[in-house]
Amino acid sequence: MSIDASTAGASFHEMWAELRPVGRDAGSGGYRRYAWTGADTDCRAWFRAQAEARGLTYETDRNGNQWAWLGDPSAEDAVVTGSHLDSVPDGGAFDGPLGVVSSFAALDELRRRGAQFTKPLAITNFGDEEGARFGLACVGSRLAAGLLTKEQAYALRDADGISLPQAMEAAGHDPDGIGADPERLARIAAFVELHVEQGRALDLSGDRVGIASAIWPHGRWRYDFHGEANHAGTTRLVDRRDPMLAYAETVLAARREAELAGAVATFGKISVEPNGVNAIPSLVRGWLDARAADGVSLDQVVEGIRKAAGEYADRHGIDLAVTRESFTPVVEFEHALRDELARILGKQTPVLGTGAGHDAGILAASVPTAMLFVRNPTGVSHSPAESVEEDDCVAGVLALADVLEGLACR
Ligand code: HGY
Ligand code: MN
Ligand code: MN
Repeated sequence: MSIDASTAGASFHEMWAELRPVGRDAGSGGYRRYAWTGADTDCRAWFRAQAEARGLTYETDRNGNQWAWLGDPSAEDAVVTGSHLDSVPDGGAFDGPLGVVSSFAALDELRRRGAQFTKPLAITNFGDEEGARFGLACVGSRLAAGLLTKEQAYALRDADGISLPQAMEAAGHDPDGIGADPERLARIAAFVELHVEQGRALDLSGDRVGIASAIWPHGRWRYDFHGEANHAGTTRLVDRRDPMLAYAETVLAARREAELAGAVATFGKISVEPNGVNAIPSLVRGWLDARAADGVSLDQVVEGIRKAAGEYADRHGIDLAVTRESFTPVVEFEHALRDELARILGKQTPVLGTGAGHDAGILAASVPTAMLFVRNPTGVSHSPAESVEEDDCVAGVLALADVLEGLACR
């Protein structure tokens, strides 16, 4: 790093302070920035204001992703950086926003250096990365990459029954044009996403910044356990068809199968009908998130859980339906671009894999893509407790500036 860190830090911290209160719940201290809600609209307004304050050409693409261009948006060979601004329920401040804020701060830094751009540069905010509202992660990038069709997107609904197109329309985005955007993606020479690390590899190795190698294959499955509603006080245990029992045993099976396969499996969301303290449920719906280092292990864990759930359901007289809601195969980031990042940042920069999904993983199918991770001292993420040291934020900005200079200024 050849530059004055305090300048990059000032630019970063000014933006960070402005964005920090947006969508933050006073009670939990976590973020509730769900796609196409008021908090999301406020984040989008912030992004647009940052673009315009820097004289960048602002646009929203057909899928609602935001772009801020330095140079001609229609030219070939663009270098693109960015991440997302939405959050999981009560998410941390850094997952997503660190990448977007660092992108603007890196551009400020490059301008300060007097960098001469030979390629167009764009900063992006991809819409609905977390899938907290409509259940499917990376909707903006999936649509652009043609991995989610307009018909499939139109079928997505939130917990209140509001469809994705209705939500888009209510937030002022015309949903009619959503769908694959191959011309836009074809103009991208490289996409680099900076992200908070969601683990402790960098903390353990003592490095501030790392380069991504791969993203584990992962997916989401909905388990519907249908039983029979009845009175909690008067129904004999032997007469019950209680779906909660089959669900509870399935949660334990998920843990067991994940341990056997060296994978991870989580039931983190549940809905119960009728959801009464004194009623045996008629339906327990649980969502399984499962991830593994390779496809074979993931198949093993997912099949193991499904088989166990079927046995428990039979035992308790429950009808079980399992629906795969999303799946992302293993992503190996492009080796040539990864090597280029290592050349720019130094061969000693650690290279690490992750079990977390990212827009970069979705775009990797169509665009040369790479990621930078910034140290997370506790490894905690998807929680208000997520944190990054201030010096590490600045180190991330400087690393990203070096990478963008290497890719877009030669
Ligand atoms: O769930 C994920 O892996 C990501 O943070 N969207
Ligand atoms: Mn996340
Ligand atoms: Mn993220």
